[in-house]
Amino acid sequence: MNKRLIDWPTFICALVILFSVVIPLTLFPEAGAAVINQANEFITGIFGILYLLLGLGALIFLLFVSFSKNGNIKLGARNTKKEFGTFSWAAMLFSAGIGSSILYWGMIEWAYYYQGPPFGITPESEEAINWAASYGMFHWGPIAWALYTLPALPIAYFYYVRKKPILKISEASRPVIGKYADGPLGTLIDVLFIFGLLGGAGTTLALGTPMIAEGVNHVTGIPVSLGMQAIIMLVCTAIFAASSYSGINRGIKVLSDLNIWLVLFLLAFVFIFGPTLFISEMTFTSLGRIVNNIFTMATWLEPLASIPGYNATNFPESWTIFYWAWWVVYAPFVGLFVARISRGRTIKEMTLGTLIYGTLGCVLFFGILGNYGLYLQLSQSFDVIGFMNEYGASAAIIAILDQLPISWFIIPMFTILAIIFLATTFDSASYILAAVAQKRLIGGEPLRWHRIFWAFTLMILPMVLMFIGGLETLQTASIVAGFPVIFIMILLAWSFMRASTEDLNKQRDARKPESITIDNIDR
Ligand code: NM2
Repeated sequence: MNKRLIDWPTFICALVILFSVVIPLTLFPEAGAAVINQANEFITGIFGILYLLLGLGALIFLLFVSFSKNGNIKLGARNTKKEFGTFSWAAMLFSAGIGSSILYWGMIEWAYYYQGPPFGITPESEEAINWAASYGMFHWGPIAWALYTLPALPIAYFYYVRKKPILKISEASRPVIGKYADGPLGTLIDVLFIFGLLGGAGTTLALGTPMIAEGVNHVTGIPVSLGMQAIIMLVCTAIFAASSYSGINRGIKVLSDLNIWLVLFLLAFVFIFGPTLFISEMTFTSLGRIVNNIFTMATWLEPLASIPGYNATNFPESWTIFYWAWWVVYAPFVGLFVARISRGRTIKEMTLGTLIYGTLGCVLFFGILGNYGLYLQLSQSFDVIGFMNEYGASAAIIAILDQLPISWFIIPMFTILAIIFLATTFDSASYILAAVAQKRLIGGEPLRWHRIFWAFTLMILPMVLMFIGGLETLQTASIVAGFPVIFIMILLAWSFMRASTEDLNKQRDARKPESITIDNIDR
C-alpha cells in the first residue's frame, strides 16, 4: 500500500464533500431532501439554458473539429495501428458509458412522454405517441454523445500526441490554466469532477436498484424490501469492485464482452418475437422526426412558463436539462476511458465513431424495447400505463417483459444483464476515480486497494439515502452535483483547441518533419 502515490488534497477534499452531504442527509433527512430539491429546481430553472447551450455547442464544436485540420491528428505515431478493432472499441465505449439505466429508460421512457408530452400537446393523443417514441432516442442521441466525446479530445491528445500519461482532468486543463493545474485550482477541478461522478452514479443506482429488485422478486418471490435492495447494492458493488480490481485487460474487458453478447441476444429476441414491423417502422419514423426537429428539441426551454397563468409542463427541466446534466457528470470519466482505448485512431475517427456508434446503440434499445411496450399499450394487449401508475415504473418494466414468450428465461436474463450493465460502468468509474485521486500511476494503472476503495465509496451515498427513504431525491443528484462540471467541459474544449492549434502552428512555422504534429497527422 503505497501511500505516497495518493494525491491527498484531492482524495481528502472529495471525501469531505461527500460526507458533508451524507451526514446532514442522514441526520435531517426531510430538511436535506427539501434543500436538494430546491437546489435542483434553482439550477434547472435558472441555468437550464446553459445546459442546452452546452449540448448544442458540443455537437457543433465536435463536427467542426472533425472536419478541420485538428481532426486529422492521429492518436499515436503515423504508423501506429488501431489498438482495438472497431467492434470491440465500440462495444467497450458503449459498455463503459452506458449503464443499467438504458434498460430502465429504454423500456419505459415513452410512457412518461405519452402521458406528459412536450409543446402543449394533448396527452395520449396521436401526436403525443409520435413524440413519445422519438424523445427517448433524442435524449440518448447525438447531442448526448457529443457531451461524452468532448472531454476525450484533450485527454487523448495529451496522452498519445504530447505523450504524457495523464489520467487527471486537471492535467487536461493545463494548456489553459498553466501551472495552476498543480495547485488548488487543479485540485478543485479534480474534486468537482469526482463529486459530479458520485452524483451521476447516485442517479444510476437510484434507478437501477429498484428495477433489479423487481426482477429478483419476480424470479425468486422474495418481497422487495430495503434489506433486499441493500443486499443487491452490495452484491453489485462486490462484482464491479472485483472487476475493477482485476483491471482493464481482464475483468473490465470480460464483463464488457459478456454484456454486449447478452444485450444483442435480448434486443434480437424482442425484435423477432415482438411486433417486428411496428418496431421497425416506428423507429425509422422517429429518426426522421428527430432529424427534422433536432433544433426545436435541443433548444426548447418552455419560455412561456414564467408568464403567470401559463399552464407549464416543466418538460425541459424534468427531461432535457436533467438528461444533459446527467450525461455531463459522466462525461469526463467516459472521456478518459474513450481516450484510453482510442490509440491509432485520428481525432476525427474517434469523434465521429463515438457519436455514430453511441447513438446507433441507443437507437436500438429505445427503438426495440420502447416500441415493444408502446405497442402493448396501443394494441391494448397490456395496459402498461395503468400498471405503471399503480405499481411504479420498475414493476412495469418487468411486467412488460412478462408479456414475451419464454419470459421465465428472459426476465432472469434481463436482471442479470442489468447487474452486468451496472457493473461495467461502475468498474471503469472506480478505476478512473482512483486514477484521478493519485499523483501518478504504476505500470499505467491506479493502485488496486485504491480502486476497491472508490468502488465502495460510490455506493455510500445511495445506500445511506435508501435507508432514510431518499432514493428518489437521489435520482436528481446529477443535477446538483454536476453543475460545476459545465465549466470544466468548456475548459476542456478550450484546452484541446489551444494545445492542438499551437502544435499545428509550431509545426507549420518550423517545418520540422520530425515534430510531433507532423508525425501525428494522418495523410
Ligand atoms: N447516462 C448515459 O446509468 C447509466 O446508465 C450511466 C447514464 C448518462 C444517461 C449513464
